[in-house]
Amino acid sequence: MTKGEIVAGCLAPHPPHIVYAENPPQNEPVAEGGWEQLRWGYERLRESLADVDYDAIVLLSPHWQTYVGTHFLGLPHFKNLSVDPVFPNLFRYHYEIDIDVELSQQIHDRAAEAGLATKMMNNPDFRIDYGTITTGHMFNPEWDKPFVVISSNRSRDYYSVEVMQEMMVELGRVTREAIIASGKKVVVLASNSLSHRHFTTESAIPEDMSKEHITSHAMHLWDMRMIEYFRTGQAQRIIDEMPEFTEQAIAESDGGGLTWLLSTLDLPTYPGILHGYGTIIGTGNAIVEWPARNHKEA
Ligand code: 2X7
Ligand code: FE2
Repeated sequence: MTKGEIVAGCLAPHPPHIVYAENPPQNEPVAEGGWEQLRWGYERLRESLADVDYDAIVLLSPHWQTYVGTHFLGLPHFKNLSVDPVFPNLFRYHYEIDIDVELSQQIHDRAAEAGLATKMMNNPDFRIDYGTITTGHMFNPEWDKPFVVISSNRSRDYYSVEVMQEMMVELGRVTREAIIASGKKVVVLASNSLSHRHFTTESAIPEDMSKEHITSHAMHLWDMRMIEYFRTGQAQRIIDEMPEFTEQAIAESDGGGLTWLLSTLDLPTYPGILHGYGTIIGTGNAIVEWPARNHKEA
């Protein structure tokens, strides 16, 4: 059988505001635009992958929070309404999503063999979290590719960033192995913001961009430091500094997605492409692509 391949790995954040601002027919609330820098960033990411052939998207979302092990969506199709519990005024999205159950099971099985606690999610009424749906929509608004969706095992909450990283490096390694063994071409997505300090109040018009900025200079400095590492191929340094970053920037890397992503890519030493950066209700968000297809020797 031909070997599978990760054609690209991406940091693909999910604040629901960007779907709200796009006004797709699936989302009930209506906006007057907003957060264009990030939406244009997603446009550039989609354009970059427009001519790249791939079979499936593997995504880890920090908003599917499972405290006992890592879970995987395990049915071929899910259809329901996804609502952001904090921003129901912005995100009430009617989704339909196809799952590559075969690949999902293969990653699950390898993770279980490696000693990680795992579970397939087989409840047909399960409501998929808004992180998965927002990243899924912004990455592929046509929803014409099957997904593997992986939960965030909150090991940072019970233990520490260090324990979380050990587990996510392992999950990333087995994810990569399962993809290669599957013979499929895959894009992997970590759905998370960088610095994650929110404003505590919302402006009268949520899309009023005159009110949007990073919450503090310290958060800005952390975001720029991480982006510098992304753009200069310093994945090992990101892993090394993850405990300080996650704690000081209250970063959404606490869900494990960023560590998992870098591990699936075998800690890339080649540059990631920054497609966009912007703040959303004070949080820092970067859209970054590691074009693994162009660095097979790595
Ligand atoms: O989930 C989010 C997020 N990560 C950042 C900003 C605003 C809302 O939701
Ligand atoms: Fe989030």
